[in-house]
Amino acid sequence: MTGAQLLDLFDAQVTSRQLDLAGRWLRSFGEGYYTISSAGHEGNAAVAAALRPTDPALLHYRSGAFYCVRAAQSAAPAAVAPVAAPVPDQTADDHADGAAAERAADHAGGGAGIGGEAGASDSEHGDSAVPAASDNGGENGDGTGTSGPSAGAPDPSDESPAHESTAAHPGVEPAFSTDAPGGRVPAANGPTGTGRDVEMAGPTPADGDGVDPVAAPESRPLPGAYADAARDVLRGMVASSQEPIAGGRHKVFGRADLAVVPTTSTIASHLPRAVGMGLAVERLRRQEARRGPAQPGEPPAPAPWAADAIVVCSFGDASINHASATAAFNTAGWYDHTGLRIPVLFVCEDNGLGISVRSPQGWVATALRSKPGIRYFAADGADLVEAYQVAVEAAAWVRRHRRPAVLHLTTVRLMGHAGADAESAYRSAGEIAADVLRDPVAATARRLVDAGLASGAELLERYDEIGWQVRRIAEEVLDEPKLASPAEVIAPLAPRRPLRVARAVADAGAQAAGPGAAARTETFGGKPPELAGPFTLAQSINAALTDGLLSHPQMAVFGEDIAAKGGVYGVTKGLRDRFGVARVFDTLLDETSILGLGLGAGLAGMLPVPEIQYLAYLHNAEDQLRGEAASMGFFSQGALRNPMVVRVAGLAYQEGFGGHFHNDNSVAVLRDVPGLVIAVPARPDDAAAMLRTCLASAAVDGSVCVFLEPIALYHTRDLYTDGDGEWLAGYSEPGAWAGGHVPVGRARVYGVGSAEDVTIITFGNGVRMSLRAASALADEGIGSRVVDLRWLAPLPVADLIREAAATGRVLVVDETRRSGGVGEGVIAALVDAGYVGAARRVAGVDSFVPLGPAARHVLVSEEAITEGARTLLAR
Ligand SMILES: Cc1ncc(C[n+]2csc(CCOP(=O)(O)OP(=O)(O)O)c2C)c(N)n1
Repeated sequence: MTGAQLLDLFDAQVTSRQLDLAGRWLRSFGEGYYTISSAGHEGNAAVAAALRPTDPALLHYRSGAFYCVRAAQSAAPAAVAPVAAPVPDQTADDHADGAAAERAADHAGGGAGIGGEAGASDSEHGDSAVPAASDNGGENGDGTGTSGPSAGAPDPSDESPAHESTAAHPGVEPAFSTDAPGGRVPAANGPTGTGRDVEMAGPTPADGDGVDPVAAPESRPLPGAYADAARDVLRGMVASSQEPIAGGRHKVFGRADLAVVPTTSTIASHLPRAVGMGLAVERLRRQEARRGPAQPGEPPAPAPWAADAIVVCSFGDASINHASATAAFNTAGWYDHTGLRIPVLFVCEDNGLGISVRSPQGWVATALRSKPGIRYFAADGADLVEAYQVAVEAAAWVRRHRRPAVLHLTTVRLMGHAGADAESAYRSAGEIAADVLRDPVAATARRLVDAGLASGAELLERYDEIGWQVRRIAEEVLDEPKLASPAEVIAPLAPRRPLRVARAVADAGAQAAGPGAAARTETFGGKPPELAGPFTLAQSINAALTDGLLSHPQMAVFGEDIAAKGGVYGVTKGLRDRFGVARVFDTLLDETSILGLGLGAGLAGMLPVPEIQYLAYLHNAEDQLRGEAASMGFFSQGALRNPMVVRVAGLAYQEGFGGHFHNDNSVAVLRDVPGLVIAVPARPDDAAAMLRTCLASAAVDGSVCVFLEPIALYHTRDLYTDGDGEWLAGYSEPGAWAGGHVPVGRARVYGVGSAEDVTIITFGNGVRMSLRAASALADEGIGSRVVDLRWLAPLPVADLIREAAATGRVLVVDETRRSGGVGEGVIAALVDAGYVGAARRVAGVDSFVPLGPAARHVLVSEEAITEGARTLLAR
């Protein structure tokens, strides 16, 4: 590290510290809304400096210094030089054909995933020349693993990255020039093609070794990028609508142009996404390597990141205990074990505390060292030079090998957990004072003084000067506008462009009917589905998924048991054979990670279609949908999106089989997720059309859709009598897709008898039951209109109000629970719209669904529907 670089990183650290102080100052007179600080964690400046500005980053909330450095790197792209190119990928060519890819995946235990097409039989993975932390437990498993700067001890297969990239890029300029004061930014990528300026520092005793003493320039104005970064952060603190990523909706570190993806305040919830991003980055890299650059007329690869990017995600030490974190570590290790590449650098910033709860002595290192498949690096985060050196090694290792690693950065926490935290209540004065002695900003200052780069007085002056600049910017942003109306707040939540969605469906139909017709017929084995019906719900979804995979080249279908087995109900049968393991693959058994893969893949430009095997199993992972997927537009003002169609098999009526877990009828937890689309198809023909709509909406608007499939109707064929085949439907030929398009939020209405006496509003299994009940009522002379909502969110409010008004008597048939069930929303929508007629509900009992015949006691029955209608008419 050069002296000039150290001076720059010092500036970043000081800017971050001054931002913390400004946050408290703003709070002191009620103009600041956030006081969690980065103080004590400023060593993360070194991590940013060790990465490329294009490496996507998902940051801990103590990342002020990282953010400043990233902003500075981005502002000076010329300073960026490639480092440690990935190990040449033999396998991409080896397994270019689908059959070989599948063999590779099978070899990996069926565990192929995004990128699974090429990685499983990866020769390098098992190559003894590349010692992997997980290979023999030597480093990770036996407690004797490396730590400190030697953690990334020279890997026998690692040529010096510095030599390699310098040779590969002989024309690369030094990252910055010391004779250009003011224009300097920290060198990106550390020991990379930066020639003389950046050297790997050896051990760094306190005498300044490890720093290449370059005379400090006389005047060092705060780089504009640091001031810009400070402005971003301050805007977040004052909830300014001009804040660059969330626009005042939250205080986050994020900016699309800096490749910093905003994270929520739910600790560790970003880690599953980071793993998904790593898999997606690698998949797209392999895809590109295989097909070469896009040809004229060909759509460009959608990847927003460089092919050799690595993903970095940071978090605190207490967070490593969280289920989301352990899921992410496990998934990264699991995929690594199968031979798939996940270039993710986990960075644990270990200050020894949660809020007040201490991490037990040695626990963090023990836990992080023992993660299978994840290489362990450790550094003192209070020592910028050491942290930089180890971060460079760790990042280069991940980049070269495309494998996960964790960087354990020991830090301290200064100024408490947040502004209001009186840490003296749970920490001794001695403990707090000991942390102050390890202040990383002071440590960097000491290094600068020891190296003769500055005097203490100069650095104090610098500290104050930056403080004044930050304070001045704080004053400037104070009066910036805040979000001023509900409409403004929700504007980026879930954009809906129904006309474009309809056009996308029509275009897909035109393509499938025209230029894509031959390939489509071949994919369907010579007989397109419109000639093969009529279909059940399951068959129809299967055909629509096939058409979706044909229409959307970036679409991937994945989940537990969906590939080799074809799903527990056969809904995805044959898809892997038709499209290969790169696009249709089995995942490990972890719903959090399945959704995390979707989150990362969506962000990478793919169209993920994950499956949750049963609705009951969505619940332990739902934060990934609620907190992560659905909030991305909100926290990024639409700059980033994670389109997704989550297929979920659910609802009840399995004739008592499987009890609650196969009959879960609770969707309340989904209904209030802002912006989420919830589709519940009841009929085979609606299912295909609605799936097309969801895919188009995800592709066009970035929508997050839950496609809830009623298991009990998957294989249902008849409606009124055995063998009538009335619950089967033909599959639309592509030319008819546009005409049969089902927009989001539009219901279907059936008239039964005169259709004048009662309006039955229902969905899912309730549709079939209500039609049967309506038929019985018609025999009694009672005419019904049965409204299938089709969409639980957004509810088809206009349709249901119109149909309710048509009879003035509404019976809501709700197979979910009476409390928190869909019926509450329907009745509320009617009341809100001024409906003044009669209304009743039949709904599931507030209970879990029991095993066997007892299930009938808690579920809605046809008898209850007819009774409900009669009671309504008797009033
Ligand atoms: C899932 C979740 N549970 C609880 C919290 C409340 N909370 C916020 S920060 C924090 C402590 C986190 O400690 P650590 O991961 O060590 O990070 P540090 O703040 O020490 O940097 C807690 C419990 C949260 N944000 N998310």
